[in-house]
Amino acid sequence: METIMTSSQETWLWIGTAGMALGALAIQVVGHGMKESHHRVTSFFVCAIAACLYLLMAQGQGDIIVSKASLALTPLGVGADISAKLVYFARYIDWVFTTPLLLIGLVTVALKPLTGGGEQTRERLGLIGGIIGADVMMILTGLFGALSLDSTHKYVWFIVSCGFFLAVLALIWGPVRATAAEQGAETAALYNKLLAILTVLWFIYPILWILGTEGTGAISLNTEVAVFTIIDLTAKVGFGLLLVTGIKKMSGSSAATTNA
Ligand code: RET
Repeated sequence: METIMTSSQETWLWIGTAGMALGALAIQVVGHGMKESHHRVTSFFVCAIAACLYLLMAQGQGDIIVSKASLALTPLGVGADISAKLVYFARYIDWVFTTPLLLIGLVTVALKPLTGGGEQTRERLGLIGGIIGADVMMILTGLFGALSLDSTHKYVWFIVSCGFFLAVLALIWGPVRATAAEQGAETAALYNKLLAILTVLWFIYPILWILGTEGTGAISLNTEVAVFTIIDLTAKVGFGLLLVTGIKKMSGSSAATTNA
């Protein structure tokens, strides 16, 4: 059992901190003066939040040791059983804020600008609320799984979390994608590209979780921390830059751009 942060983990966590901070800066620079600046704002905060949570982990403040001791009284005496594991809880604080922001970034590519009317607004809030609600539940139940010491409890939470993940995917591949298709070829192409990239990257998270120390422990915590850093940088900085440049290019090429 690994209970202290190794130097390999520490190095990767500092790489994550620096990478996210530079990413936040790059998004501000690349998105400077763009229309639909909300895309720059959400992408910036995704990286800024992650930079802070990586800093927390790099400084050794983002993990806890979960332990449980049970005592059993038997005719032969007292038996003690102690189980414990290290959990990087900071990841879940990061994800619970950044994944909704990433989804808002994706979904607002597809939604057409509001032309007024309360009904339209309510309908849109229903869709966005459903996506964010399922996403937050996915992260929260994933945290419950990570904190579980009992493996049955852990797998129950994993399955529940995967259920919410599938709900998010169903919404962004179903109704939101259909809306994007109605907005013209250019919008649909950008949405479909971002959707495909997001889906592939997001699938890596549950796979890594189940292979890593939260799940089966097939890969070491050192490997897990390294791979999570690389995927996190791609899913936040890489995705944010693609979104901001894609929107910038699109609004530059169309004469009649309205603000969403
Ligand atoms: C967990 C727990 C196990 C089941 C599932 C999970 C999904 C996590 C996802 C995380 C995405 C994070 C991103 C972060 C920022 O870039 C919580 C690992 C389904 C999809 C994109």
